[in-house]
Amino acid sequence: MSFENIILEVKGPVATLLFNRPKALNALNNALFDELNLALDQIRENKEIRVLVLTGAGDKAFVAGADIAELVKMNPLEAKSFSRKGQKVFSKIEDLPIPAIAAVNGFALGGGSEAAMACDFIYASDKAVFGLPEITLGIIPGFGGTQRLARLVGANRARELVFTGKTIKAAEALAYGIVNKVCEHDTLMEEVMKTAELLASRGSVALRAAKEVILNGLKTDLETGCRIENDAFGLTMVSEDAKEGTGAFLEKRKPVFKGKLY
Ligand code: CO8
Repeated sequence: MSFENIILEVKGPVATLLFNRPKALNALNNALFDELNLALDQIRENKEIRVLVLTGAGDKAFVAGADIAELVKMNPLEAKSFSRKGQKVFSKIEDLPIPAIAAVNGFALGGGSEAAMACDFIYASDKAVFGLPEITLGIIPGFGGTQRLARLVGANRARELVFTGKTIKAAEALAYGIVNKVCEHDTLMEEVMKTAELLASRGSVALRAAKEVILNGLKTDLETGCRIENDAFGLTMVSEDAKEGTGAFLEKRKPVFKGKLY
């Protein structure tokens, strides 16, 4: 299926999803969320896809936030339901069984930072700008940003960014721990693809378990998290991927993972 507001490209094991409204700096509207929702279902169902990369079309923006022109036309109930829709779609990214990398190629403001933070980690161009400027519009982040940012950088830094609405450049986002790596603008996608290919070469049973364990562990206390890890460890240990990985080590060869549990 082809989309209008996003582009989904699948090359081998890596799917790339582009936010595609460059004239509006890829701002998020209702139609875009509906398409993103469908695309995420397709990605989840396609067992050949092992890594997802999210980026923005054009040279200027990842996503400059929710579409303000659409937002102003909503009544409070419609706006609340739009916020919930965005939260659910971003949670769908977070809950994918495969890793998602945000390749932030420019402005990632409001809903843009919120989309990036729903990914497993973020690589950013040295031209990227992050921030939750909603307060400057008289509103607050509504696509999970208050929650994800506080979990990512701690409550005090999140409070400062959300209360002031100030934007930060890639280097500061790196220092905050929002971004994993800052790349030269022109090499961003190359760097992201290198990491995506590396992840795709790992055993997908273990990768999936690792993602789930970290995500679910963060929702609970340490002891419960360790038990979640323990159960998943037992499961990965019986997998065919584990036999291949450990066997290959002992035979001094490179493992060839098939992503098989049994
Ligand atoms: N929504 C709609 N259109 C936008 C948006 C946006 N968020 N951002 C940029 N555009 C449009 C501009 O209107 C402009 O359109 P046109 O050419 O037709 O005038 C075009 O994109 C290019 O933008 P600029 O001319 O402004 O480009 P600049 O390089 O001068 O500035 C900025 C770039 C700094 C990124 C600037 O565009 C900007 O400040 N954008 C808005 C950033 C922002 O405030 N984002 C937060 C939005 S609110 C949000 O995300 C809330 C999420 C939770 C909602 C919950 C639902 C209820």
